[in-house]
Amino acid sequence: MGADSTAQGPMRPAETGTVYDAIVVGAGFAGMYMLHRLRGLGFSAKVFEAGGGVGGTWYWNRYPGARCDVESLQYSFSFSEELDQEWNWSEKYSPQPEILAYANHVADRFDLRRGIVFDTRVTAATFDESSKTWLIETDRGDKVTARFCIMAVGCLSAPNRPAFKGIEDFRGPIYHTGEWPHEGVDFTGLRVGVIGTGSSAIQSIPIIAQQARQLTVFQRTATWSVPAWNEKLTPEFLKAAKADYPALRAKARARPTGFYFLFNSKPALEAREEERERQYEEAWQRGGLPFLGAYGDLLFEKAANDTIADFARKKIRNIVKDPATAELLCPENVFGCKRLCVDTDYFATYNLPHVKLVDVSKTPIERFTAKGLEVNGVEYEFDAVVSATGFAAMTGAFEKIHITGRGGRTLAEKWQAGPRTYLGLASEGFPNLFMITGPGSPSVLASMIQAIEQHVDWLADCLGHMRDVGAASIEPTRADEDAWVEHVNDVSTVSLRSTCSSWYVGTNIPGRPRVFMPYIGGFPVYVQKCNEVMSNGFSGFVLEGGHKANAEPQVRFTERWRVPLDIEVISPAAVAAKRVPVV
Ligand code: N01
Repeated sequence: MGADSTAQGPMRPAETGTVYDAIVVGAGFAGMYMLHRLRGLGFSAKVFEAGGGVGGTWYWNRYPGARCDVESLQYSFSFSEELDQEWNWSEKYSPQPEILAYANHVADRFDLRRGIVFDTRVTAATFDESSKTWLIETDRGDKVTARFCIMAVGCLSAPNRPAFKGIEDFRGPIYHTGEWPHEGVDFTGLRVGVIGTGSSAIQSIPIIAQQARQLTVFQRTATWSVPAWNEKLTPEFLKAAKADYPALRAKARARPTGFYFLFNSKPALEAREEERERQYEEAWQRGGLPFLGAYGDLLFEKAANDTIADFARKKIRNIVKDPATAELLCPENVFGCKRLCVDTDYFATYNLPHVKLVDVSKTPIERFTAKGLEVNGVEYEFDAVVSATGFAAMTGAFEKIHITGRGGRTLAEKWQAGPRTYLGLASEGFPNLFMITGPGSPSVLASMIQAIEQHVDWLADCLGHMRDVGAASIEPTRADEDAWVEHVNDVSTVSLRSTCSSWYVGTNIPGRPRVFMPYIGGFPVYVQKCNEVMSNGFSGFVLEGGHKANAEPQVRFTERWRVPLDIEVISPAAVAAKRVPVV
């Protein structure tokens, strides 16, 4: 079976009828690595990508100031030691153009482009029960068949555009941070309004403020943010870091977050106040997401969380000169409950005379007008508006594709009350359909690229096994899926993260069911579970099809995902004892 995956040139409707081993949807880091692994196994595969290039998130999110907030040395592929050694990151947290350049380098280095069809959005995927194949359709008229359909569609890739009244009346441009114009935007001399204060806003506001004549930020919920203390990486630093890169990668895989940083597992509540202040100050000076690793109980005990929240509020009040603005910027909710932000000069930007903060927590944005925005009866006039309003997270990209499984049931119907998956990899009723970092997996709570690699390796091993034994389809059982969904939910209730409204629980989008979507039990705990499932002959899954005579099941097992038990593994017991500094 299978078409030639080495065929040159874009696939167009002329190829309708072609049968592939696998179709991958999306050419971000997940789709790229999946293609690489599929090819390595000798499977025929094509990737459909809506964008004009590789990179996914980093292809679309080109807003000013966009950069990663996991250190670049770790926010990168780890599957190739040569790649690790040859690529040099210029900054601790590299900017979007450099991450996109890295994605392009990977595409070239591993010759991935010829397997990707760009500017083509998958619109539908339909399972055919008799042939156990998927029919995949695109907005360019392609209709191709594949044994496996792999959704590498991203967790934060469907922009959220709130339906503001009168939005079509506004005469200026409205830019969404998640779909930024490729040619860039020059705000010099303009009056600019920014809606939202999440990570995208926090990164872009200080840069927009440098250009704009007037900048007004509309804040619905104040945001916790920690300084990045970003810096250039010197050749000496890179040389030292790369001297034992595999060890760094192994340590990262053993972390609940999938990336390595210093953390202190002691409880904040057992420390004396002066000791805590010293600890928080040191952690603040290191900056970034690891600030949450100052103590082990910060996301489990509200009283502990109050101590770090008080510390961070003091920092905001020290930075922001106008007391009323400082108070507005001080969040009231649990520290780190929503995704923690990492900034460069965010709070200090409000000291600039042309930057203004408008509270829309009690009086929401009423409407757009021809000239700007109206809040509480006041019209704010703008030349341009930036909508930093985030994404329909985790499930939004799935909703854009009409996915129909066994018995004609759609994924949208099945997920009406919230996503249901086994391990965030597959969903009962949708045989041979896989997700990379789907809901129910650590995904956004781990370093995304690590989470992606682990899923892709697991899938590649699974597909290789199926070929060895001649299995035609694989699907989770309802009972195992239900148990996993329940476990994902149970574990989330241990964390304070489940207590507030955020995109983790879907409540940033009106009408969505409130479900904590990512798996918060910790990356290594999850990896161990995936390993067990595979070692036990894919327990929880049903494999069907003509088993080859005399075929010995050859469960593969990508070696590097054997959790290295000798280095500070966060165990299930640690999760149960609420001693996991999940970032
Ligand atoms: O989106 P968000 P984002 N009226 O959902 C506000 C990753 N990321 O694009 O909080 C007024 O966090 C909304 O208000 P509220 C990262 O995982 C990473 O910034 O719902 N305001 C909020 O302030 C991140 O968490 C990086 O009350 C409205 C904002 O819009 C995730 O992507 C950089 C509104 C949306 O914030 C999403 O971040 C960027 C309305 N009707 C993103 N609707 C890195 O640093 C929404 N808002 C790696």
